Amino acid sequence: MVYDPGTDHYVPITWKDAFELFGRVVRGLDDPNQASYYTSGRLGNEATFLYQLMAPELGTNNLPDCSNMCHKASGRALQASLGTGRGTADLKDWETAAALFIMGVNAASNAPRMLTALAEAYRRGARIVHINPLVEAAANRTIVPHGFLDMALLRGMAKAVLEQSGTDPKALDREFVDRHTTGFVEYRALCENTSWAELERQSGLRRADIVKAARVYCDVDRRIFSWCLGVSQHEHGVDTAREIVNLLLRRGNLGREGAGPSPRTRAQQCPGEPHLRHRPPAHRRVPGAPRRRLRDRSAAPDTPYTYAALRSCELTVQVSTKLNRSHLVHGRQALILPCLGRTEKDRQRRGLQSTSAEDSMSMVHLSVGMKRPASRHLLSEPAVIAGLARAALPGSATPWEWYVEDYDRIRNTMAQVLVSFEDFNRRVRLPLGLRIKQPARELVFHTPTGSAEISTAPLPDVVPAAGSLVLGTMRSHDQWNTTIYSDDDRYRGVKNLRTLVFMNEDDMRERGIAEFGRVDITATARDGSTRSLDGYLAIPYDIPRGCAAGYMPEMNVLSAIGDYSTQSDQPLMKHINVAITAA
Ligand SMILES: Nc1nc2c(c(=O)[nH]1)N[C@H]1C(S)=C(S)[C@@H](COP(=O)(O)OP(=O)(O)OC[C@H]3O[C@@H](n4cnc5c(=O)[nH]c(N)nc54)[C@H](O)[C@@H]3O)O[C@H]1N2
Ligand SMILES: Nc1nc2c(c(=O)[nH]1)N[C@H]1C(S)=C(S)[C@@H](COP(=O)(O)OP(=O)(O)OC[C@H]3O[C@@H](n4cnc5c(=O)[nH]c(N)nc54)[C@H](O)[C@@H]3O)O[C@H]1N2
Ligand SMILES: [Mo]
Repeated sequence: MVYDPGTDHYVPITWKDAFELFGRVVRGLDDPNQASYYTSGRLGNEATFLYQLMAPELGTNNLPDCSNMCHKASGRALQASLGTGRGTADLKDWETAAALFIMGVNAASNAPRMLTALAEAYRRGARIVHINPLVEAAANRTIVPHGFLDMALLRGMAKAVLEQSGTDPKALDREFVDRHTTGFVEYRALCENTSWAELERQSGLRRADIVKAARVYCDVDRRIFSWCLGVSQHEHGVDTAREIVNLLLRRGNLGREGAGPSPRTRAQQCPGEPHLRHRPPAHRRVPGAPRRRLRDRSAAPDTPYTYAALRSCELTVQVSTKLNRSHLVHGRQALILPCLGRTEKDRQRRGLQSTSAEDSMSMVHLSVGMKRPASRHLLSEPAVIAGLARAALPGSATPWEWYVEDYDRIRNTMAQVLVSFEDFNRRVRLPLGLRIKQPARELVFHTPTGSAEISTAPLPDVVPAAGSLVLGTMRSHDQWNTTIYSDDDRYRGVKNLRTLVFMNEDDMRERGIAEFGRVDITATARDGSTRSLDGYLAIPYDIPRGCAAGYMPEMNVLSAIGDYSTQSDQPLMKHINVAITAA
């Protein structure tokens, strides 16, 4: 479909004309960096790889992936600490861990597979500790810090474990620490020098509770820490994830079964930069340059800013499996290019095609769509990309059309250039799939020192000013990111309502807000600018004082474009400073 400014409607267009429109605009750019290609973790590896071929060939490295809003902090932390971009624990480890620490994940709604593993762990007697400001369904025993600084809790646990190591030899694996890590002595001094009073203030927990968590850690010998957005979408997300690794390292929870860091990812399907053997062009971005988008942007922060930026584009192109609201927010020219979904049959010249995807345990699997395509006009995503690429690069030496005939050919090229994808076509067809290499698991650390590096970040002061609340934005049960299936949030007991804010009852009383009363929410950004949402309903909830929570993507209007973590570049979606008043 192409946007028709005359009628303000989308109207049909042939694939040929659509590709030509894209090619014409891209070839006419003053600078290839005026275009940006934004992809999703929902794409198959093959399509993702073709984008990775196309964008650099067009002369730009503006190829972000949506996982930059989930786990950039975790990736950077693990890279700095362990020399790897991903977690080390796999499914087998989850099956044998004796203690599982789950931080900042709504497992019941967002991680069904993790939930199954937790239920199974619970049955075999493993200890499970949830660390979350909201008490949710998956958590029957939750440690409830306020959502300001989990790092303080982790450091408190490290301090308690240290204090215990005087009497309990199990609290520290000195041999592992000496052989495989650097920075332990400095870190120990840092823990000793941080007072319990400060740790309690920053974490919102009492010392006794922190010690209790530390005892669970000490009591068993195989520990996994898993975390998600409650840790990563904060200013200090990198430091916090590194603090998790610090805690794991002191007892050698690495390179052995049943232990290790395990960030919960959105079934990460993109092989990602760290694996690339060839070098894409150096990253440059032209300030204020128009961007071309390839997918939904209502998940991006600062909705009005993002929309204005999109509307200023000369062309927006969205490759989509279904319609979504952001198709209505587009450039002066706009295309919606519908592609086959993963469950649909993808028949190409050399037969039925399969695509591969990575699960959250670093295993890559192949799948074949079995459903009849929704329309005979649909192209597969690789075919769409090939069409776009050919139109923009008529003389390209890349055999775009040849790749589309048989995706094994794409995988053969991936095998040549992606680390750990050697012999991809054969290995991906093994019963368990292809395992992505994880050197840190073998205690090989690609860090500057060659050891696992224990971090020594200062503990920042993040307690909000009096009267101010910290708002975290999150998903409801019946939603997949920007797709809302219903307005219910089953495990938080909400029916038919999304324009709400969860608050502590005392915070509500102090502000004269009635139960289910209407409120106005005003966020203040770092630059002092304000953004607001009016007429939301206040819901009393089991959440610490000073904290509030509500749903994305609606609340993205409160999130200022400039408020991102300097450590991870992630928007601060779990830490928006707000004032909430009765409407
Ligand atoms: N059904 C469903 N599944 C999904 C998704 C979906 O939209 N729907 N999205 C997928 C994607 S892309 C991702 S990235 C993941 C996201 O999975 P989650 O990380 O579970 O996503 P959120 O809904 O943002 O929930 C954040 C959780 O962190 C907690 N939290 C908030 N602030 C803090 C804090 O400061 N400290 C701690 N310890 N906890 C905090 C919240 O209470 C909540 O439990 O889920 C994936 N799975
Ligand atoms: N305030 C706030 N904002 C957030 C977050 C938060 O916690 N709070 N979380 C952030 C996070 S972690 C994430 S991951 C983002 C998610 O933000 P997005 O990734 O933008 O959201 P999705 O709804 O997952 O978008 C997926 C889109 O891809 C389409 N699609 C599905 N399969 C395919 C395919 O095979 N090919 C193509 N081309 N399209 C396909 C779907 O129809 C849908 O429109 O949101 C971020 N935004
Ligand atoms: Mo995500």
